[in-house]
Amino acid sequence: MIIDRAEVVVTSPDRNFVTLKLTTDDGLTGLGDATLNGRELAVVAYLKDHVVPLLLGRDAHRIEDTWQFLYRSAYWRRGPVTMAAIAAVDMALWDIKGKAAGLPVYQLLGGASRSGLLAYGHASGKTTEELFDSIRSHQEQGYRAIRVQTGVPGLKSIYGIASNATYEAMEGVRYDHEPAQRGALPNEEDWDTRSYLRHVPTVFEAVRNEFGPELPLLHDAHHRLTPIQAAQLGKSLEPYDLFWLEDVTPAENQEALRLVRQHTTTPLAIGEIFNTVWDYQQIIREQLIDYVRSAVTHTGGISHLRKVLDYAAQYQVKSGMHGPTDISPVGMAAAMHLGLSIHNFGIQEYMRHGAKTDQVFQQSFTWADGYLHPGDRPGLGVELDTDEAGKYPYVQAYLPYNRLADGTVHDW
Ligand code: KDG
Ligand code: MG
Repeated sequence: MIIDRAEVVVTSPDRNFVTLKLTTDDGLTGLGDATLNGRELAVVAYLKDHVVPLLLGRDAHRIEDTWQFLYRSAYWRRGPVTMAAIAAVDMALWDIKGKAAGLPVYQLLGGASRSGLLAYGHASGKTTEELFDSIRSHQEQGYRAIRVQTGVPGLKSIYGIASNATYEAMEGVRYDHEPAQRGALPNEEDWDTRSYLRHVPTVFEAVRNEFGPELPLLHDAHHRLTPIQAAQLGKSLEPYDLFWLEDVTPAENQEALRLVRQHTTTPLAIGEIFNTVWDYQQIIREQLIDYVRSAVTHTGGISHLRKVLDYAAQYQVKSGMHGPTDISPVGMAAAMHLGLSIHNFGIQEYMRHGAKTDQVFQQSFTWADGYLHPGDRPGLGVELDTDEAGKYPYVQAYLPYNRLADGTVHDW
Protein backbone atom coordinates (compact mmCIF):
# COMPACT_ATOMS: atom_id res chain seq x y z
CA MET A 1 0.00 0.00 0.00
CA ILE A 2 2.28 2.70 -1.33
CA ILE A 3 1.15 6.32 -1.65
CA ASP A 4 1.50 7.11 -5.34
CA ARG A 5 -0.69 10.21 -5.75
CA ALA A 6 -1.30 13.21 -3.52
CA GLU A 7 -3.55 16.04 -4.65
CA VAL A 8 -4.56 19.23 -2.85
CA VAL A 9 -8.12 20.23 -3.75
CA VAL A 10 -9.33 23.76 -3.00
CA THR A 11 -13.04 24.33 -3.37
CA SER A 12 -15.46 27.05 -2.25
CA PRO A 13 -19.02 25.72 -2.45
CA ASP A 14 -20.48 27.76 0.43
CA ARG A 15 -17.07 28.70 1.85
CA ASN A 16 -13.43 27.73 1.23
CA PHE A 17 -12.20 24.22 2.00
CA VAL A 18 -8.77 22.64 1.50
CA THR A 19 -8.72 18.85 1.12
CA LEU A 20 -5.79 16.49 0.70
CA LYS A 21 -6.54 13.39 -1.35
CA LEU A 22 -4.09 10.49 -1.21
CA THR A 23 -4.23 7.50 -3.56
CA THR A 24 -2.32 4.27 -3.05
CA ASP A 25 -0.85 2.01 -5.73
CA ASP A 26 -3.67 -0.47 -5.07
CA GLY A 27 -6.27 2.21 -5.76
CA LEU A 28 -7.44 3.13 -2.26
CA THR A 29 -8.10 6.81 -1.61
CA GLY A 30 -8.04 8.79 1.62
CA LEU A 31 -9.17 12.34 2.42
CA GLY A 32 -7.84 14.84 4.94
CA ASP A 33 -9.15 18.30 5.88
CA ALA A 34 -6.53 21.10 5.86
CA THR A 35 -8.84 24.12 6.02
CA LEU A 36 -7.44 27.08 7.99
CA ASN A 37 -10.09 29.79 7.86
CA GLY A 38 -8.79 32.99 6.23
CA ARG A 39 -5.28 31.55 5.68
CA GLU A 40 -6.20 28.60 3.46
CA LEU A 41 -3.60 29.14 0.76
CA ALA A 42 -0.70 29.03 3.22
CA VAL A 43 -1.61 25.41 4.00
CA VAL A 44 -2.07 24.66 0.30
CA ALA A 45 1.48 25.85 -0.39
CA TYR A 46 2.88 23.98 2.64
CA LEU A 47 1.25 20.78 1.45
CA LYS A 48 2.00 21.12 -2.27
CA ASP A 49 5.54 22.39 -1.98
CA HIS A 50 6.82 20.64 1.12
CA VAL A 51 4.68 17.64 2.06
CA VAL A 52 3.39 16.02 -1.13
CA PRO A 53 6.92 15.34 -2.46
CA LEU A 54 7.77 13.59 0.83
CA LEU A 55 4.70 11.36 0.78
CA LEU A 56 5.06 9.75 -2.61
CA GLY A 57 6.48 6.24 -2.29
CA ARG A 58 5.77 5.92 1.46
CA ASP A 59 3.91 3.00 3.03
CA ALA A 60 0.37 4.26 3.67
CA HIS A 61 0.00 1.91 6.65
CA ARG A 62 2.69 3.71 8.67
CA ILE A 63 0.55 6.47 10.15
CA GLU A 64 2.51 7.19 13.33
CA ASP A 65 5.85 7.00 11.57
CA THR A 66 4.67 9.40 8.86
CA TRP A 67 3.32 11.78 11.52
CA GLN A 68 6.62 11.80 13.43
CA PHE A 69 8.61 12.14 10.21
CA LEU A 70 6.62 15.20 9.04
CA TYR A 71 6.65 16.81 12.50
CA ARG A 72 10.28 16.23 13.38
CA SER A 73 11.96 16.47 9.98
CA ALA A 74 10.60 20.00 9.41
CA TYR A 75 12.60 21.17 12.46
CA TRP A 76 10.15 24.16 12.64
CA ARG A 77 7.47 22.55 14.78
CA ARG A 78 3.90 23.38 15.73
CA GLY A 79 1.86 26.34 14.48
CA PRO A 80 -1.50 26.28 12.70
CA VAL A 81 -0.17 25.90 9.14
CA THR A 82 2.19 23.01 9.91
CA MET A 83 -0.29 21.24 12.16
CA ALA A 84 -3.20 21.57 9.70
CA ALA A 85 -1.01 20.12 6.94
CA ILE A 86 0.09 17.19 9.13
CA ALA A 87 -3.53 16.73 10.28
CA ALA A 88 -4.67 16.33 6.67
CA VAL A 89 -2.08 13.63 6.00
CA ASP A 90 -2.97 11.85 9.23
CA MET A 91 -6.73 11.86 8.51
CA ALA A 92 -6.18 10.65 4.94
CA LEU A 93 -4.01 7.76 6.17
CA TRP A 94 -6.62 6.71 8.77
CA ASP A 95 -9.23 6.85 5.99
CA ILE A 96 -7.09 4.57 3.82
CA LYS A 97 -6.36 2.18 6.68
CA GLY A 98 -10.07 1.90 7.41
CA LYS A 99 -10.85 1.16 3.77
CA ALA A 100 -8.05 -1.41 3.62
CA ALA A 101 -9.45 -3.11 6.75
CA GLY A 102 -13.07 -2.78 5.62
CA LEU A 103 -13.85 -0.99 8.90
CA PRO A 104 -14.99 2.50 9.93
CA VAL A 105 -12.13 4.41 11.57
CA TYR A 106 -13.76 4.37 15.02
CA GLN A 107 -13.42 0.57 15.01
CA LEU A 108 -9.68 0.90 14.47
CA LEU A 109 -9.51 3.35 17.40
CA GLY A 110 -10.94 0.80 19.83
CA GLY A 111 -14.60 0.66 18.85
CA ALA A 112 -17.58 2.69 19.99
CA SER A 113 -17.70 3.85 23.61
CA ARG A 114 -21.26 5.17 23.17
CA SER A 115 -24.13 4.94 20.74
CA GLY A 116 -24.04 8.58 19.57
CA LEU A 117 -22.39 11.94 20.11
CA LEU A 118 -24.33 14.67 21.89
CA ALA A 119 -23.94 17.78 19.72
CA TYR A 120 -24.57 21.47 20.27
CA GLY A 121 -25.66 24.03 17.72
CA HIS A 122 -25.30 27.81 17.46
CA ALA A 123 -28.37 29.85 18.32
CA SER A 124 -28.02 33.59 17.99
CA GLY A 125 -29.97 36.81 17.64
CA LYS A 126 -29.37 40.52 17.77
CA THR A 127 -32.35 40.81 20.11
CA THR A 128 -33.80 38.48 22.74
CA GLU A 129 -36.78 37.81 20.48
CA GLU A 130 -34.56 36.76 17.56
CA LEU A 131 -32.49 34.66 19.93
CA PHE A 132 -35.54 32.82 21.28
CA ASP A 133 -36.69 32.07 17.70
CA SER A 134 -33.24 30.73 16.89
CA ILE A 135 -33.21 28.52 20.02
CA ARG A 136 -36.65 27.16 19.14
CA SER A 137 -35.59 26.47 15.57
CA HIS A 138 -32.52 24.56 16.84
CA GLN A 139 -34.73 22.52 19.15
CA GLU A 140 -36.96 21.71 16.18
CA GLN A 141 -33.88 20.53 14.29
CA GLY A 142 -33.26 18.12 17.16
CA TYR A 143 -30.53 19.92 19.10
CA ARG A 144 -30.46 19.07 22.80
CA ALA A 145 -27.67 21.50 23.70
CA ILE A 146 -27.41 25.05 22.44
CA ARG A 147 -24.78 27.77 22.29
CA VAL A 148 -26.23 31.21 22.96
CA GLN A 149 -24.72 34.40 21.46
CA THR A 150 -26.48 37.77 21.27
CA GLY A 151 -26.00 41.32 20.18
CA VAL A 152 -24.82 43.81 22.79
CA PRO A 153 -26.57 47.21 22.98
CA GLY A 154 -24.42 49.87 21.37
CA LEU A 155 -22.28 47.48 19.32
CA LYS A 156 -22.87 47.19 15.57
CA SER A 157 -21.69 43.67 14.88
CA ILE A 158 -20.46 41.07 17.25
CA TYR A 159 -19.03 37.56 17.11
CA GLY A 160 -21.47 34.70 16.82
CA ILE A 161 -24.53 36.46 15.46
CA ALA A 162 -25.89 35.21 12.16
CA SER A 163 -26.68 38.29 10.07
CA ASN A 164 -28.58 38.93 6.87
CA ALA A 165 -25.39 40.26 5.35
CA THR A 166 -23.92 36.82 5.92
CA TYR A 167 -26.82 35.09 4.20
CA GLU A 168 -26.49 37.34 1.16
CA ALA A 169 -22.76 36.78 0.91
CA MET A 170 -23.52 33.07 1.02
CA GLU A 171 -26.11 33.44 -1.76
CA GLY A 172 -29.05 32.56 0.39
CA VAL A 173 -27.43 29.68 2.24
CA ARG A 174 -28.44 29.89 5.90
CA TYR A 175 -25.28 29.40 7.89
CA ASP A 176 -25.84 29.70 11.64
CA HIS A 177 -22.87 32.01 11.76
CA GLU A 178 -20.06 32.30 9.25
CA PRO A 179 -17.57 34.89 10.42
CA ALA A 180 -15.27 34.77 7.37
CA GLN A 181 -16.57 37.19 4.78
CA ARG A 182 -15.71 36.96 1.12
CA GLY A 183 -13.84 40.04 -0.07
CA ALA A 184 -10.38 41.55 -0.42
CA LEU A 185 -10.16 42.96 3.12
CA PRO A 186 -11.32 41.84 6.57
CA ASN A 187 -14.45 43.44 8.02
CA GLU A 188 -13.97 45.69 11.01
CA GLU A 189 -16.17 45.01 14.06
CA ASP A 190 -16.49 46.97 17.28
CA TRP A 191 -16.12 45.91 20.88
CA ASP A 192 -16.84 47.17 24.39
CA THR A 193 -16.10 44.81 27.26
CA ARG A 194 -18.12 46.66 29.93
CA SER A 195 -21.33 46.64 27.86
CA TYR A 196 -20.79 42.97 27.10
CA LEU A 197 -20.24 42.03 30.76
CA ARG A 198 -23.36 43.93 31.79
CA HIS A 199 -25.55 42.47 29.05
CA VAL A 200 -24.69 38.75 28.86
CA PRO A 201 -26.03 37.70 32.31
CA THR A 202 -29.38 39.37 31.53
CA VAL A 203 -29.62 37.32 28.34
CA PHE A 204 -28.97 34.04 30.15
CA GLU A 205 -31.51 34.96 32.80
CA ALA A 206 -34.11 35.55 30.06
CA VAL A 207 -33.20 32.29 28.31
CA ARG A 208 -33.48 30.26 31.52
CA ASN A 209 -36.84 31.88 32.32
CA GLU A 210 -38.15 31.01 28.86
CA PHE A 211 -36.61 27.56 28.29
CA GLY A 212 -36.27 26.21 31.83
CA PRO A 213 -33.38 24.69 33.78
CA GLU A 214 -32.80 21.46 31.80
CA LEU A 215 -31.51 22.69 28.42
CA PRO A 216 -27.67 22.62 28.34
CA LEU A 217 -26.49 26.14 27.38
CA LEU A 218 -23.03 27.19 26.18
CA HIS A 219 -21.42 30.56 25.48
CA ASP A 220 -18.27 31.68 23.67
CA ALA A 221 -16.45 34.82 24.87
CA HIS A 222 -14.03 34.46 21.91
CA HIS A 223 -10.77 35.47 23.62
CA ARG A 224 -11.81 39.04 24.49
CA LEU A 225 -11.45 39.36 28.25
CA THR A 226 -8.67 39.90 30.77
CA PRO A 227 -8.41 37.25 33.51
CA ILE A 228 -10.26 39.39 36.06
CA GLN A 229 -13.02 40.27 33.58
CA ALA A 230 -13.32 36.59 32.71
CA ALA A 231 -13.60 35.73 36.40
CA GLN A 232 -16.35 38.33 36.75
CA LEU A 233 -18.26 36.87 33.79
CA GLY A 234 -17.94 33.31 35.05
CA LYS A 235 -19.26 34.36 38.46
CA SER A 236 -22.15 36.35 37.05
CA LEU A 237 -23.22 33.38 34.89
CA GLU A 238 -23.15 30.83 37.73
CA PRO A 239 -26.90 31.11 38.50
CA TYR A 240 -27.67 30.04 34.90
CA ASP A 241 -25.76 26.75 35.09
CA LEU A 242 -23.80 26.84 31.81
CA PHE A 243 -22.51 23.63 30.24
CA TRP A 244 -19.41 25.67 29.46
CA LEU A 245 -18.00 29.13 29.02
CA GLU A 246 -15.53 29.13 26.13
CA ASP A 247 -12.32 31.00 25.33
CA VAL A 248 -12.69 33.63 28.04
CA THR A 249 -9.12 34.92 27.70
CA PRO A 250 -6.67 35.05 24.78
CA ALA A 251 -5.44 31.51 24.32
CA GLU A 252 -1.70 32.14 24.31
CA ASN A 253 -1.45 32.66 28.06
CA GLN A 254 -2.25 29.44 29.90
CA GLU A 255 -1.61 31.01 33.32
CA ALA A 256 -4.48 33.48 32.86
CA LEU A 257 -6.89 30.65 33.57
CA ARG A 258 -5.56 30.16 37.11
CA LEU A 259 -7.10 33.40 38.25
CA VAL A 260 -10.36 32.70 36.42
CA ARG A 261 -10.57 29.27 38.00
CA GLN A 262 -10.03 30.61 41.51
CA HIS A 263 -13.11 32.78 41.18
CA THR A 264 -15.75 30.75 39.40
CA THR A 265 -17.30 27.29 39.21
CA THR A 266 -18.64 27.88 35.68
CA PRO A 267 -17.03 25.10 33.58
CA LEU A 268 -14.36 26.37 31.17
CA ALA A 269 -13.55 25.26 27.62
CA ILE A 270 -10.57 26.40 25.57
CA GLY A 271 -8.32 25.37 22.71
CA GLU A 272 -9.82 25.89 19.25
CA ILE A 273 -6.67 27.78 18.26
CA PHE A 274 -4.27 25.40 20.02
CA ASN A 275 -2.24 23.02 17.84
CA THR A 276 -0.43 20.57 20.11
CA VAL A 277 -0.47 18.81 23.44
CA TRP A 278 2.13 21.34 24.61
CA ASP A 279 -0.46 24.13 24.47
CA TYR A 280 -2.56 22.16 26.95
CA GLN A 281 0.18 20.89 29.23
CA GLN A 282 -0.23 23.29 32.13
CA ILE A 283 -3.99 23.88 31.97
CA ILE A 284 -4.77 20.18 31.95
CA ARG A 285 -2.23 19.26 34.63
CA GLU A 286 -3.51 22.02 36.91
CA GLN A 287 -7.13 21.21 36.02
CA LEU A 288 -7.79 24.77 34.91
CA ILE A 289 -10.21 23.68 32.18
CA ASP A 290 -13.04 21.19 31.79
CA TYR A 291 -13.20 20.77 28.00
CA VAL A 292 -10.62 20.54 25.20
CA ARG A 293 -11.84 22.58 22.20
CA SER A 294 -9.30 21.50 19.58
CA ALA A 295 -10.35 20.44 16.10
CA VAL A 296 -8.83 17.32 14.58
CA THR A 297 -8.07 19.58 11.58
CA HIS A 298 -5.90 22.06 13.49
CA THR A 299 -4.24 19.75 16.01
CA GLY A 300 -2.24 17.33 13.93
CA GLY A 301 -5.08 14.98 13.08
CA ILE A 302 -6.65 12.00 14.81
CA SER A 303 -3.31 10.63 16.05
CA HIS A 304 -2.23 13.77 17.88
CA LEU A 305 -5.61 14.90 19.21
CA ARG A 306 -6.15 11.43 20.62
CA LYS A 307 -2.93 11.87 22.61
CA VAL A 308 -4.19 15.23 23.92
CA LEU A 309 -7.51 13.67 24.92
CA ASP A 310 -5.87 10.63 26.55
CA TYR A 311 -3.76 13.02 28.62
CA ALA A 312 -6.87 15.07 29.45
CA ALA A 313 -8.69 11.93 30.58
CA GLN A 314 -6.22 11.48 33.45
CA TYR A 315 -7.50 14.79 34.85
CA GLN A 316 -11.23 14.31 34.20
CA VAL A 317 -11.08 16.81 31.34
CA LYS A 318 -13.38 15.94 28.44
CA SER A 319 -13.57 16.55 24.71
CA GLY A 320 -15.53 19.40 23.16
CA MET A 321 -14.12 19.24 19.63
CA HIS A 322 -14.38 22.33 17.45
CA GLY A 323 -16.95 21.92 14.68
CA PRO A 324 -17.97 25.22 13.08
CA THR A 325 -18.54 25.42 9.31
CA ASP A 326 -14.84 26.02 8.69
CA ILE A 327 -14.18 22.41 9.65
CA SER A 328 -14.94 20.55 6.42
CA PRO A 329 -17.15 17.44 6.31
CA VAL A 330 -13.90 15.43 6.30
CA GLY A 331 -12.67 17.11 9.49
CA MET A 332 -16.10 16.65 11.06
CA ALA A 333 -16.08 12.94 10.20
CA ALA A 334 -12.64 12.56 11.79
CA ALA A 335 -13.95 14.27 14.95
CA MET A 336 -16.95 11.93 15.06
CA HIS A 337 -14.85 8.76 14.75
CA LEU A 338 -12.49 9.99 17.46
CA GLY A 339 -15.33 11.17 19.71
CA LEU A 340 -17.18 7.89 19.40
CA SER A 341 -14.14 5.87 20.42
CA ILE A 342 -12.68 7.79 23.39
CA HIS A 343 -13.99 7.34 26.91
CA ASN A 344 -13.79 11.02 27.90
CA PHE A 345 -16.12 12.40 25.22
CA GLY A 346 -17.96 15.54 26.38
CA ILE A 347 -19.91 17.14 23.54
CA GLN A 348 -19.40 17.82 19.82
CA GLU A 349 -19.96 21.20 18.18
CA TYR A 350 -22.06 20.77 15.04
CA MET A 351 -23.12 23.48 12.59
CA ARG A 352 -24.75 22.29 9.44
CA HIS A 353 -22.90 22.86 6.18
CA GLY A 354 -24.67 24.39 3.18
CA ALA A 355 -26.36 22.33 0.47
CA LYS A 356 -23.56 22.90 -2.07
CA THR A 357 -20.97 21.71 0.44
CA ASP A 358 -23.00 18.55 1.02
CA GLN A 359 -22.95 17.90 -2.73
CA VAL A 360 -19.20 18.30 -2.99
CA PHE A 361 -18.60 16.04 0.04
CA GLN A 362 -20.75 12.92 0.12
CA GLN A 363 -21.11 11.90 3.73
CA SER A 364 -22.25 8.90 5.73
CA PHE A 365 -22.85 10.47 9.15
CA THR A 366 -26.29 10.48 10.74
CA TRP A 367 -28.01 13.11 12.88
CA ALA A 368 -30.94 11.99 14.96
CA ASP A 369 -32.48 13.24 18.21
CA GLY A 370 -29.56 15.54 18.96
CA TYR A 371 -26.91 12.86 18.44
CA LEU A 372 -24.35 12.43 15.67
CA HIS A 373 -22.90 9.13 14.47
CA PRO A 374 -20.17 8.81 11.82
CA GLY A 375 -21.81 5.82 10.12
CA ASP A 376 -20.31 2.45 9.30
CA ARG A 377 -18.75 2.93 5.89
CA PRO A 378 -15.12 1.80 5.82
CA GLY A 379 -12.70 4.65 6.52
CA LEU A 380 -13.96 8.12 7.46
CA GLY A 381 -17.13 7.75 5.39
CA VAL A 382 -16.68 10.85 3.22
CA GLU A 383 -16.04 10.96 -0.54
CA LEU A 384 -15.10 14.03 -2.54
CA ASP A 385 -16.91 14.67 -5.82
CA THR A 386 -14.06 16.32 -7.71
CA ASP A 387 -16.31 17.45 -10.59
CA GLU A 388 -18.60 19.25 -8.15
CA ALA A 389 -15.58 20.64 -6.27
CA GLY A 390 -14.19 21.99 -9.55
CA LYS A 391 -17.28 24.15 -10.03
CA TYR A 392 -16.35 26.34 -7.06
CA PRO A 393 -12.92 27.97 -7.26
CA TYR A 394 -11.30 29.56 -4.21
CA VAL A 395 -12.69 32.95 -3.18
CA GLN A 396 -10.66 35.24 -0.94
CA ALA A 397 -12.29 35.52 2.48
CA TYR A 398 -11.05 36.92 5.77
CA LEU A 399 -12.11 36.63 9.38
CA PRO A 400 -13.08 40.04 10.82
CA TYR A 401 -11.11 41.97 13.41
CA ASN A 402 -12.12 44.25 16.30
CA ARG A 403 -11.49 47.87 17.25
CA LEU A 404 -12.43 49.60 20.50
CA ALA A 405 -14.22 52.97 20.48
CA ASP A 406 -10.88 54.83 20.53
CA GLY A 407 -9.59 52.91 17.52
CA THR A 408 -7.38 50.39 19.36
CA VAL A 409 -7.24 46.93 17.75
CA HIS A 410 -8.73 44.38 20.17
CA ASP A 411 -8.77 40.57 20.22
CA TRP A 412 -11.44 39.20 17.88
O1 KDG B 1 -12.59 30.45 11.97
C1 KDG B 1 -12.99 30.95 13.20
C2 KDG B 1 -14.08 30.07 13.76
O2 KDG B 1 -13.68 28.75 13.70
C3 KDG B 1 -14.43 30.41 15.17
O3 KDG B 1 -14.77 31.77 15.25
C4 KDG B 1 -15.60 29.55 15.62
O4 KDG B 1 -15.24 30.21 17.89
C5 KDG B 1 -15.74 29.45 17.09
C6 KDG B 1 -16.54 28.34 17.61
O5 KDG B 1 -16.54 28.18 18.83
O6 KDG B 1 -17.14 27.64 16.82
MG1 MG C 1 -15.10 29.26 19.82
